[in-house]
Amino acid sequence: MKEMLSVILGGGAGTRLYPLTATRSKPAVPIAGKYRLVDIPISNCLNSGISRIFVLTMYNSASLNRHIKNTYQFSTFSNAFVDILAAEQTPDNFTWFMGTADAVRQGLRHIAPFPSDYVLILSGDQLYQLDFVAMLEEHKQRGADITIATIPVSAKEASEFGILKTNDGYITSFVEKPKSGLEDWISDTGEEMKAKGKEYLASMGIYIFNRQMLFDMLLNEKKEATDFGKEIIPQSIEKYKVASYQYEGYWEDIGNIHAFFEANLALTEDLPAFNLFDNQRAIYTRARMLPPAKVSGTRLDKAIISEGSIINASHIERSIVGIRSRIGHETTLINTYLMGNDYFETLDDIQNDKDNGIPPLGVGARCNIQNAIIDKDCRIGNDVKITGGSHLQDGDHALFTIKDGIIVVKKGAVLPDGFTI
Ligand code: ADQ
Ligand code: ADP
Repeated sequence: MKEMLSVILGGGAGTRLYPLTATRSKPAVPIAGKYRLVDIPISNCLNSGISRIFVLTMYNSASLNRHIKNTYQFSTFSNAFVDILAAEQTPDNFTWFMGTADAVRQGLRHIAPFPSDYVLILSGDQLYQLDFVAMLEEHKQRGADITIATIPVSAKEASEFGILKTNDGYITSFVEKPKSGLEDWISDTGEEMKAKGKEYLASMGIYIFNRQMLFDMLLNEKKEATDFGKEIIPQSIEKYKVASYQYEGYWEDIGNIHAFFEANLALTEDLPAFNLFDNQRAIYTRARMLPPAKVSGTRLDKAIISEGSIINASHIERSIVGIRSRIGHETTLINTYLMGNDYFETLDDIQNDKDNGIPPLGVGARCNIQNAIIDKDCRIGNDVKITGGSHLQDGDHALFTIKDGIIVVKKGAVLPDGFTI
């Protein structure tokens, strides 16, 4: 699709996903055992024929660069690309991205040389499959200046989103994350959604802008505005034609640890709402040429096991085991996302580890891990017990962080034999 290019908002400081974002930028956070967050919006774009993609990020981390460079390679005969635009100091700008609109504004001079009629702006931390071709068609048919993808949500969720009201498909009012007076914002979302208690229309943070208007707005008309949700969108409604594109499929904002954890584990269901097994709408990621996983003596129950893993655990339930994982005998994993490792250790490496008294990469024997995220390249010894749950207090520790009862073991952490959380 030559008429639209896309800009993926790769994240601010990423504090809500800390400690997963302690050493990497948010788009590089691993999901579903073998992908990265940024693979979701990029795959949605590629599946919709949009192949000129910018990823805006505050940090230009090595793992994000490596992932994009090694994954999204296109033919020399196409004009496709995925480019990372990291916040940069320039003679006229010394600051980091102040917000979503400011991030796009700062990216404009890199985007400007690439012609298009429309610009698609996407969040980098959402799990969904959406056809942007259909969205663009509706945008054109309505003669809109801006189209926002919207989804019905419940009253409980409404305060976390931009909430809007429509008339004949055009947005007539918009409030960002309303804290009170919710009853004024009820919409007719249709019988089916109403029956599910979803009576509010929320912005999905997915916008199609007419290109010229976006440039004019960010560079002239609203050159002080820093955020789409707080400023640009609510202030555009009176002056411009802002349309709603209502979506009713699966869509999850996974910008915090709790949502990220639940969305990952939900993939282990028999029929997950987010479909990774789809011929038409594949999720792309780096092809790593890893060997198939090897499993021995393990009872697997709702488990996702990624390539390159060697597993001798006794029981894995409602868990995701990431690439190149190694799990020892008699270990149990329940409600856990083990992200895996960046490399294999050789038998000599493992012997060296033992001689030096450090656990090898992976999870040792007789461990019991529940309600946890184990980031990449951790060394978890034997007889380690990690039990997340609501009995735990939130807090940040040297080797792990607890958020909403979920224990997140930090990347590369070494937990000695018998360690207990
Ligand atoms: P939020 O998701 O709360 O609400 P925001 O924190 O601005 O909005 O993030 C939107 C996207 O931009 C995320 O992917 C985030 O990582 C990224 N981002 C944030 N700050 C950034 C920065 N400085 N530089 C680069 N990227 C940045 C928005 C809308 C709501 C809507 C929800 C739907 O404002 O109206 O309901 O998305 O999730
Ligand atoms: P992924 O394979 O998950 O996409 P990255 O791109 O972040 O991971 O980097 C993993 C790559 O880094 C591996 O393929 C491996 O080649 C290399 N690597 C990282 N650390 C080491 C290490 N200590 N020894 C050998 N290779 C390593």
